[in-house]
Amino acid sequence: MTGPEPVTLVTGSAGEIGANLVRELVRRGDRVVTVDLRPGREGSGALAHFAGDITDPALWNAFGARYLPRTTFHLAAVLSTHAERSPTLAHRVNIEGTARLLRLARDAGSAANPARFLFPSSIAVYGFPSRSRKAAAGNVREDEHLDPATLYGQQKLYIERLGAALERERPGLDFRAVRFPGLISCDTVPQGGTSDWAPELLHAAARGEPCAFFVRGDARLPFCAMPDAVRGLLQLAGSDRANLRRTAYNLGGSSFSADEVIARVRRDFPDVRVHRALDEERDRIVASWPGAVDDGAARRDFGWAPAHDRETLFSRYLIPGIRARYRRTRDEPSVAEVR
Ligand code: AKB
Repeated sequence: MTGPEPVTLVTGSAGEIGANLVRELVRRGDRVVTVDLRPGREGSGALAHFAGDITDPALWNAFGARYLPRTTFHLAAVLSTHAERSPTLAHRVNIEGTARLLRLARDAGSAANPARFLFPSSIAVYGFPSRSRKAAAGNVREDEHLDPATLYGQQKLYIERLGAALERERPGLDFRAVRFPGLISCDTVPQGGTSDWAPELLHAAARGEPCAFFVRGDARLPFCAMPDAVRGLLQLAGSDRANLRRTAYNLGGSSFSADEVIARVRRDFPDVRVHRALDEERDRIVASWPGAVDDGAARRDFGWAPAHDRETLFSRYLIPGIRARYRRTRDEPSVAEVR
């Protein structure tokens, strides 16, 4: 073959969404190249893995010498709690790193055949000044309450707008974003997020460990099962551009308060030990995010339909999956650790 090989690029491939997404892309027959700070996983099916920092130009020079990112899933990010605590790092990764990848993708595309760029945005783009305003808002639509309280939410919103602007400026880029709710997986625990309280509790319960619970009992967020989230991202990636009426789409989830999650986890793990360890900063972040979102646009435009509702999320996915997962292995790091 002459010139760089067209591939599907996945950054943050070793993270929560990445590991699931790569498996699915490989299963579909995509030629996948992965990038992550961590080493590649044996048997992942990826053509190649680049271990390193997405802000390192040398990494992209080495990548560009061999590959052309025809589709990019840019999952590498500094999540919300981590971003608030390390703003310089968050700017470097979430803004500078992403802007570089957007340009790389645009250069890989053409007017006739634009390169697709899938960006995982977040409910963090929304912002409520008070718990009462949040409670009154109901299911939030894409164009409402776009006043993010966190640096992370501001960065997500800025990249949504930058992607759309770069696409308008010069042909070559086809930019699409989903705004994920809190994600919950039976296999992995996220790191550095603020919606982590639910997955941390569930995994601690399954491991028989105590959980330091950092939000108030009435803290409410929407949560989506990881397989549904990956399916939604792939549906958006695969849809015909003519059907897409927005740049960024809400993906919905089942809305749970913290106390409701504790009660639901207790049904299957009655011995779960929850230590209330309120973290005011993280609780305030949750209070600024919507308790529920309206995902009607995603349902209409690209057929988004999560397989799980609030009961089957636990009974068919999380509980059986997590029991199997901890039967298989007991050597993961402590999930009760607050990062
Ligand atoms: C986080 O908590 O930072 C993420 C998110 C909601 O974007 N899970």
